[in-house]
Amino acid sequence: LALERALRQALENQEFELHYQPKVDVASGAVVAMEALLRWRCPQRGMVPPSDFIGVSEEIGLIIPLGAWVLREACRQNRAWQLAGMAHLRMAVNLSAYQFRQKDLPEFVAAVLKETGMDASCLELEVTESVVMHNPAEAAQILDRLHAQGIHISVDDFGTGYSSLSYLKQFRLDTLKIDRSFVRDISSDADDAAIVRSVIALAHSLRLQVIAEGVETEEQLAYLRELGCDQYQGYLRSKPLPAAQFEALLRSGAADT
Ligand code: G
Ligand code: G
Ligand code: MN
Ligand code: NA
Repeated sequence: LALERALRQALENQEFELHYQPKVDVASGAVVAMEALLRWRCPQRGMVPPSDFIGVSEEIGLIIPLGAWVLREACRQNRAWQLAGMAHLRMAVNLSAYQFRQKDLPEFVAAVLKETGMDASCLELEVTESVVMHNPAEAAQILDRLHAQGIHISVDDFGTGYSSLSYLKQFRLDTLKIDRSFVRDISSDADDAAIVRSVIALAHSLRLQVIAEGVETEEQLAYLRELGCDQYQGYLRSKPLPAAQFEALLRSGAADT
């Protein structure tokens, strides 16, 4: 209960912030997008990771206003970077299942894009398999309406959820994000390598892009390059950074080496 009360206060007190992690093109090494990752800077608890408060926020309904804040802030920040003359990159935002079930989600997203002046083609929404599989017919409609605006859709943590491969065909998707549990031992575990190889082949045959999560070593990256993975994300390039540090990373040219 103390946590619930503190969380409700946190939004009012502006204790939330976004960190940003680059998404990198495997072939060129260029930063092509970034993912916004939520953090709670709690005066009592210190920096709290989302795993410790997203679930509770969903239970108490806070995820709707909190998710709205995340989307606005991510779009506002991305537009500010664009207006400051930085490269126009895509900003990825994670969506909770609860947000996805809001009937007016596509209209809400459209309103935020309009309000912040950000182009729909610069927004990416990340949803997990379970989010879309909860009610596939409804999900297909929502994804259609988001996609029709020009928004990029990614499936997060791909391979860990309840996978019915038929949904890959039904849903309007752009990118599969290979969960980092398959990437970790890719160079030593033949099964993991086979899974990653198969997911890449599947994605490409369905004209989807594929990004590997949790890339920490040059060896993992070399394997992914060999397997034809399009993009990667992970500590090898950068951990998620506060806005000022992320901007410095982009400006340093580390963006396109
Ligand atoms: O950033 P890591 O930084 O610890 O994120 C852990 C988990 O929290 C990830 O699965 C990520 O999808 C989720 N997460 C991070 N930011 C957000 C957010 O803004 N909204 C939702 N719903 N989940 C988030
Ligand atoms: O939304 P998603 O489930 O993809 O959240 C990404 C999570 O992965 C965040 O918690 C982020 O901090 C974490 N992460 C990003 N890069 C790496 C990495 O290279 N290694 C590990 N172990 N975690 C990572
Ligand atoms: Mn994500
Ligand atoms: Na993920």
